[in-house]
Amino acid sequence: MHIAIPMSFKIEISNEVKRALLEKRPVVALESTLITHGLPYPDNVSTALSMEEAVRKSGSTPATIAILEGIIKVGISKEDIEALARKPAGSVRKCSRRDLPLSIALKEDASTTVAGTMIIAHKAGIKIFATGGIGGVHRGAPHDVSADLIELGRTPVAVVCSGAKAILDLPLTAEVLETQGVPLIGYGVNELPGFYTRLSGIAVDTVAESPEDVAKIIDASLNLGSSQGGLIIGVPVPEEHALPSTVMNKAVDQAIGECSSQGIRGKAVTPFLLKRVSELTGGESRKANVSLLINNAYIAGQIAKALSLL
Ligand code: PSU
Ligand code: MN
Repeated sequence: MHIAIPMSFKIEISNEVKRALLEKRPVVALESTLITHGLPYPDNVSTALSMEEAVRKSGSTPATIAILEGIIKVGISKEDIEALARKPAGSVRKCSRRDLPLSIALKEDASTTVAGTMIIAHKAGIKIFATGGIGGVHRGAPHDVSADLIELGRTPVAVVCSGAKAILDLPLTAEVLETQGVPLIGYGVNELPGFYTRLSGIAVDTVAESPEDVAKIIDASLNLGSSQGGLIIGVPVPEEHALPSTVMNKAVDQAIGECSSQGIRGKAVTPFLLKRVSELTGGESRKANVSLLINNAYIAGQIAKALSLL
């Protein structure tokens, strides 16, 4: 069913998600770039489905967001996830803010990044979104600032993640988030998580110890109205899958070196680095990525539930 909402922004919301929204039950948005660009097949399918299951286990409803034949979809089917996941690498547009009109007009199948997913989630009335790591400022390329950071500054959606990806310049990323007015909330930790590692050395603005603690902050942010944008809830990777920072740093440094010597730029940088770091760590970084994605989905579900009870 098509729902027309202001600004002729047409979104097709699945029956399950629509019912949850109408009944004011908690919903968690999930992105699709991690399916098309973040993880290889078949890990991408199993992880996307496990994230949905984790959201359900917490008592919330998952809404995986993507674009299918040019139509924005909120809550796609298992078959749609499988089809997106099987598309050859590089054949699908990774939709950030600037790409959305292109995929819609060209009637493409496309995935949505953190920025793209936030825009759509907000239009659909979803307040919480779970992912792995947000984009940020690239190391050695301070002009390459992910549109995710700018979106966080303008769109009121709480992003549950494990910080920014470790391939990035984390101190500069944190500076841009400060400029953009995005609060950093550590979930049981006083540092922003480092994606593959539990900590990054970057202090958060406050520590939350429970889903209720986080829900109160999100509620206050939403009550401040349109002047406020998004929030970051930093959840560390589960202990058993965290990588030692020495192993991580070595792999990231090598991957970044290869990336620049091969002249890889723009939106291809993040997928290249994620893949290369996984190869260099013998798949350990991918295991950490999958583990944190599922854990973040579960915690986002708990936060959404707590927010719905306020
Ligand atoms: N989280 C993951 N894997 C991913 C991403 C997030 O665990 O692949 C995606 C998100 O969609 C994020 C994007 O928006 O990586 C960042 O891309 P860029 O640096 O080009 O903005
Ligand atoms: Mn970029």
